[in-house]
Amino acid sequence: MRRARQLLVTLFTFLWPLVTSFGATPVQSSSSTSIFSPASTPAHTIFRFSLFVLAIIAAIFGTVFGLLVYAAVRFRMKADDDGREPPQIYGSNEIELAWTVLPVLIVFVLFVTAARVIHQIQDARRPPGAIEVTVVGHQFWWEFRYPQYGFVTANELHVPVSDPKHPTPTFLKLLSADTDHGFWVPRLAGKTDLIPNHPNQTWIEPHETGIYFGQCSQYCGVEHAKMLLRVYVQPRADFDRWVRTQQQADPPDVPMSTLAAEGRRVFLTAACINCHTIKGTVADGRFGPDLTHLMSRDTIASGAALNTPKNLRLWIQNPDEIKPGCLMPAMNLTAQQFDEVAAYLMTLH
Ligand code: HEC
Ligand SMILES: [Cu+2]
Repeated sequence: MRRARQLLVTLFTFLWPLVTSFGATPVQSSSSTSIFSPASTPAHTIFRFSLFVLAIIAAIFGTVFGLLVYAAVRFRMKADDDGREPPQIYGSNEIELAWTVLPVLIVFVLFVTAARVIHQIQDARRPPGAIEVTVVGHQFWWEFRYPQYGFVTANELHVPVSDPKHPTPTFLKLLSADTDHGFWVPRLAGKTDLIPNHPNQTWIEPHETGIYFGQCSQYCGVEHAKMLLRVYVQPRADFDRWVRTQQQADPPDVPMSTLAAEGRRVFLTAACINCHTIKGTVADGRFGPDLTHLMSRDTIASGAALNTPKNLRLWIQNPDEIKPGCLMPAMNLTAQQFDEVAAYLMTLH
């Protein structure tokens, strides 16, 4: 009896955290990347499906484990046993039928429900107000193109919150510039890979404003771990304002300090322009992130550092310090020129 109690206590200790982590309604967990607190239509669909699968698995586990414990306790060797084997039974059509038909039924139900979820997500209709974004995975950052609005940005995806009455989901076309990457923002949708020469699709439809975090989920090279994703879900008016800012080019005659003006000259005559675009200037490189509105972003280098003057200066002087192995080279400029270029970058609102 003591053994059985010990066993129960052990089981309970292991299973209780599992039990408590699955509420019937999504839990608002402290982790902002939990798949158990979905905030977008496809994530909800997947979440409900996973609870269903977990319930079936739990029932199977409970039944099998219960029978096992029952058999072990009920038929254990007793003090007055004579040590001989009990009568053996061979063959039972009922039991064989039961353990064939039941699993087939369970697998069938799982198959049909999974197929329905896949259909719901992959074949979702695009309502008229849908936003379209082309996501291009690069080693080791994200490019976001908004073809409807005609601008390009990086690393921080902005989308409007979707009102169930007038849904404005965002459809993402996933491409890769080099190797495999994975788009994964756990609270918004399931993982979808970005494969070179094989466009993939996914979509999100967030119902709450806020910042949602994600991460590249396909190992893509040394800086894979610092290829973070940030999705800014905004009220429609804020999103529209953001779009208008992003559409503007770098105004050629914006008043700037002599330091920044000199920085602009250095930037436009250095190799920066081969890799970066600043709309309205000769800089039209596509290898690195578009810098036209660099200062509208909270982070640089795909979330590897906050976008502060100090980090910007450090980044352009030696990117490896922040992101070792990233594909931006340390530029050969003087300390004065780094100050100037950093000052110029800070004018790019
Ligand atoms: C050989 C191409 C190349 C050159 C030349 C280059 N960069 Fe970059 N740059 C990149 C790449 C690639 C990234 C993205 C790195 C990452 O996040 O992994 C980047 C990122 C940046 C970022 C961060 C942008 C963001 O939003 O995350 C800034 C700022 C930047 N570069 C400024 C400069 C400046 C200024 C120069 C010239 C002094 C320069 N770069 C020269 C390729 C280049
Ligand atoms: Cu990656």
